[in-house]
Amino acid sequence: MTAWRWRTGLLAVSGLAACASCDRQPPPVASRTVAASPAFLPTVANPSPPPGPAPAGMVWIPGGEFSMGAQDPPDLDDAVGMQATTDSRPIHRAYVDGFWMDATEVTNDQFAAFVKATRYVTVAERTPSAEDFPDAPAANLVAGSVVFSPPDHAVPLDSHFRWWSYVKGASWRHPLGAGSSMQARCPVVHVAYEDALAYASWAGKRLPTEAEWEFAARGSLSGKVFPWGDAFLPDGRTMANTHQGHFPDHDSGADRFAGIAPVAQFPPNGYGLYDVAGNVWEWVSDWYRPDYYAQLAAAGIARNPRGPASSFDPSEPRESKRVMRGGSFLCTDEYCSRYMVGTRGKGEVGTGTNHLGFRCVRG
Ligand SMILES: [Ca+2]
Ligand SMILES: [Ca+2]
Repeated sequence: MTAWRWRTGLLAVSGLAACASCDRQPPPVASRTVAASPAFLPTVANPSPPPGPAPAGMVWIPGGEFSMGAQDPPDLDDAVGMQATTDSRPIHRAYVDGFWMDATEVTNDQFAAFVKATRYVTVAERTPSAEDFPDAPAANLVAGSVVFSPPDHAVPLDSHFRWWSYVKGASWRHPLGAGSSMQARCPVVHVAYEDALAYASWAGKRLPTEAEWEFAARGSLSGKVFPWGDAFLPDGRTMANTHQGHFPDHDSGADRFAGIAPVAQFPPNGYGLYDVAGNVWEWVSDWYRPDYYAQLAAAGIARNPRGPASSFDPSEPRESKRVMRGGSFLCTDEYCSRYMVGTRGKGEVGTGTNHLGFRCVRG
């Protein structure tokens, strides 16, 4: 309901902040102090083989024990934006059982099959009613979603209002608003958390926990900055769809894609997963709290952690937020480098954007 209240203009400020996913972080001074957490230890994957043949489009993630969280890259101290955040600390040990995971983000053609079979209507496609929002101006009672709307000139990076807009008619069918078209092999976007759950249920799957997502994204490596290693461009190769040029006004598409990309255009990680860094953010099932890792670290090895009992974001304490992971095509070391594999994002559960999607697991 909070999203609808925002959509009707009643929670304009807090709702928009919630959808930004990637609030600019304060200078890393405090982070450096917190970063004296235990070092990363090796990933110890379960030895058991997959329980059977892989379901279509899924890969086996063996599970096991690993070090979870993120610290600032040691050789990037001066890179603006290239910092982990305090909510990804301390580094702590976690264990997850094995599971199947979608190799790619859920695509528009997959989501279209779900909608065709169920006639499901996403949150972004529903028109808020005057009955539910008697104080809202009638002009604000329109279906839509939040779209990255870059200015045509450089702007201060002090407010994401400068590049996010609520756009009438924006939805998974029309990612940039009425008149725009989705591409079949691009990830579905403008999905609220309940939309992702509905798809997963229909597909006989579920959303991953945050620990499952991170174990999988690390691809058997430990303590690396990115899912593939410590260098952003290993041997000069582009490994993820992120933002180049100048943020937010110019996306040069130097990685071949200005904006969203079809799935699986870059090499997979060690478990065969595509786009766990960048392209679109991915919902996971944990509630968001910035102190959750500290809670886990205090209790020893966390076994199949499922997140805190409730959501709490001190910056927007009235919003209910779930964790999202992996960063998006808008991530850049000029502003926010949440394609770093251990870092975290957060999103108000009723708010989709055009850089937020999901992938599912089974098991
Ligand atoms: Ca790009
Ligand atoms: Ca992704």
